[in-house]
Amino acid sequence: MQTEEKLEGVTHEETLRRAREVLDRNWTGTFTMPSHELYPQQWSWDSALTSMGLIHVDQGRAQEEMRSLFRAQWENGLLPHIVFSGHAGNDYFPGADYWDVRRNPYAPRDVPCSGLAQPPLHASAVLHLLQVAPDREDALEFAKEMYPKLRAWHDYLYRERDPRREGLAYICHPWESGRDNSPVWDEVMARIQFKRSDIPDYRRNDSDDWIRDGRPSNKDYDVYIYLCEVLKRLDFRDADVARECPFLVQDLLFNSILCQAEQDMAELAEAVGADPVIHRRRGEWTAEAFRRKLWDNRHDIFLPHDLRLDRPLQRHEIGGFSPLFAGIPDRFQARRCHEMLDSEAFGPVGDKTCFAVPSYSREDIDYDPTNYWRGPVWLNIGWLIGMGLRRYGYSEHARWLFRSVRELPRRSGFRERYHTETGEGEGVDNFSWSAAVYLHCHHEGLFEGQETL
Ligand code: 9WN
Repeated sequence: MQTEEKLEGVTHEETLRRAREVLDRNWTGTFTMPSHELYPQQWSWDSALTSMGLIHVDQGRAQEEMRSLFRAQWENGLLPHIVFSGHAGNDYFPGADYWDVRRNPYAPRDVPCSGLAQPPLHASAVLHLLQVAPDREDALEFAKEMYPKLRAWHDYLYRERDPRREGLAYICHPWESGRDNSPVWDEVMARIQFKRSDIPDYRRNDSDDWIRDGRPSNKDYDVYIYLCEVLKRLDFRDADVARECPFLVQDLLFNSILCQAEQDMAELAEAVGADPVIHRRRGEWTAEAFRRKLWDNRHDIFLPHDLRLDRPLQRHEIGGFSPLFAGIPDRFQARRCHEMLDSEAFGPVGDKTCFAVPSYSREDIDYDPTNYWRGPVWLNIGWLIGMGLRRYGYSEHARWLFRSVRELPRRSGFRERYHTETGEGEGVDNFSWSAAVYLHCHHEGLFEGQETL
């Protein structure tokens, strides 16, 4: 499983120093942008990850990161995927004016934001802050402040995003998955028909060639914008979205993160003196729904469910392994997930170097190691699946994943993503969650035993 070549790159200590530098550089005073170049606003799941790294730099900043995000929480509990901030620049498209979320009565009047969600990692982040914060008393006060907001966020997902009451939240836009152009959405994207006149003239903000390279195609972008138009036409009313939106999917990563977040909410509830029972029940409900509905017996893998056509989406991508993170699979399912992760599709090939984990199966013809969520390695996913493997006792394999999380930034810096076979960095540089994941893994001892590599 291990590749034993001599790895090059800066030392671990130097990489840690650079990680802190990236977080300083991207800090705006109230939150951390994912990067100056392409993402000059606050993104929801980026901030959750970033706070888990920031806690090792500055407790106040880690907390402010979360507070700043939740300032944009809607009255119905929705936590928007982007919070716009003037002082961080205004050239992101689609920006606050385009979203025009105030057409929905629950949207905040004074905090510009989007009308979509992103994977709900926030409760897990807040629990982590509580567990490792240097100032425990202050951390407990912060957890008390955050608990009702997190509760409202999760209540929203179970109340509004699960119209069939199955214990699984839907997403209504690929952006909500955090894996925008994953091949897993291709089938649904191809089905969405519209006329050019149905979408406004717009200019992508990633128009420089070096940035667009390896980013979603213009065709994808048109569909993304069309879906935004649909949501705007429906004034982001959840019941109408559930009825009419052509993209309606029970995503694996989103729901796995939700399931783990409910388990973490139970711990948070206990810490702050609230009732943990509802969280345990919902977590188990979601896990059970995975095992019953989202497990595909033919391929022995978890598959997301397309609610529009009421059938699974048959693509093998990293979302398929995310249930490990939340302890969802039974022993048999976990073993099959592990076998797939260890196969030529997702694991090391022969004696070739391969970094973990490719975001999409290398055995599929449209696998592309340089295109965004269609092949490259992302450090947050490496950490998440590594944690899942550890949970099920696949420690050696987990070490291989954490080794990638450790080696890629040492070789190529804190890039947005990395080429699976060469380890070269791709996308923007000084990317916050890559730096935060590195710091987090270091402080959690997940790199232990790798000093000699
Ligand atoms: C759209 C910020 C975000 C991440 C997502 C990633 C990408 C945005 C984009 O960047 O999405 O939300 O412009 O492509 O796919 O996971 O949160 O880093």
